[in-house]
Amino acid sequence: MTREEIEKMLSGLAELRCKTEKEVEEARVKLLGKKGEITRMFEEFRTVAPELKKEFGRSLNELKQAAVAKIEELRASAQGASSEGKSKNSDLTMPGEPMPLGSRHPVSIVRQEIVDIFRKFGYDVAEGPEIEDDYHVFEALNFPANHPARDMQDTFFVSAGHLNPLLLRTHTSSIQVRTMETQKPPIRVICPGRVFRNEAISARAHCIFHQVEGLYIDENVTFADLKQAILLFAREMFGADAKIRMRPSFFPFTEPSSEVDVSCNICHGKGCNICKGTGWLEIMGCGMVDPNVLEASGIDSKQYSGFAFGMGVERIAMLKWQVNDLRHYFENDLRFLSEFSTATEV
Ligand code: 2U9
Repeated sequence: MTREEIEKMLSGLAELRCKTEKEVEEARVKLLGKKGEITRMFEEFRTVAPELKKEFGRSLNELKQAAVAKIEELRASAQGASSEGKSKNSDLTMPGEPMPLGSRHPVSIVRQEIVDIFRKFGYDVAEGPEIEDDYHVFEALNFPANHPARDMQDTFFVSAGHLNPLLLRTHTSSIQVRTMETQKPPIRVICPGRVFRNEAISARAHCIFHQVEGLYIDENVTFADLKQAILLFAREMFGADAKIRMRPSFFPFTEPSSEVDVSCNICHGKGCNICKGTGWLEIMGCGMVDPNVLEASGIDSKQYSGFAFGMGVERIAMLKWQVNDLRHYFENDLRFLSEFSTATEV
């Protein structure tokens, strides 16, 4: 064994090429196998003169390490080439792997349905911040100073003890207030959004839910216009034969105010356990915008009048699909969520 022989082997390694795993294995045996060239050189090491042993020992070890690394590198690239070859040969006419489609959340489906109905009637969509101030949620909406909704028991405050504290909006009416501040009548706006109330969670209540509210302001808007808008909405949402009835109510921001019921779409007015035998289901509240509310946002209540309404999206979804526990909408159980067939729309 000579120095030249070791160097020749090293440069030979750099030139070594293999196409297949079989060729790599043959190269490994030729170099490192029992009768391989490098193995033979290690055997010859015994005959090297003692003064040269150190130098030859280091060179031989470097040669062996370089050969092992080269074989590994060749094996990896031969394996990659063979799997590429397989995919090149695969049948491109085979049908693709099925990919399960997700589904829209039922609350999102219903919110969109409500918004689309009012957009068809000519309403614009407006949104606003979830963290609001006392002025836009209560003050501008004619809530008296001692109203219970302004209490810590009913509202989540972000910063209390302030003149105009920050809080999580308890209704989306603050969006309409902001719209009135920046737009002149005629105003036709529909406001979907998430609201927050400090309530114990039960089958009928949750501390987070979704509302859609609407506002219509122009000259000569009357209660008859309100009634017609809601009747047309009910027919679109619950079917062409839907009827509505109105019961007097009270809200600080509307006068007169009313609760709205729709004829039960399960028993068609005969009485069932969904409508508790009454033939009617409560769907929303509404009323004529209180003149104080118009004036607070700079709209002349002598020239303009308007109506407003508000509904809980989860409540409408419960009625539409006869879900008797609101909590299902918040638990994200896929067995529940995948029940909603309109869900394949993207
Ligand atoms: C402005 C003026 C008036 C919005 C209205 C209701 C009646 C109502 C409830 C339904 C169920 C809330 O989700 S719920 O708990 N809403 O009954 N909301 S009138 O009135 C407005 C809003 C904004 C400037």
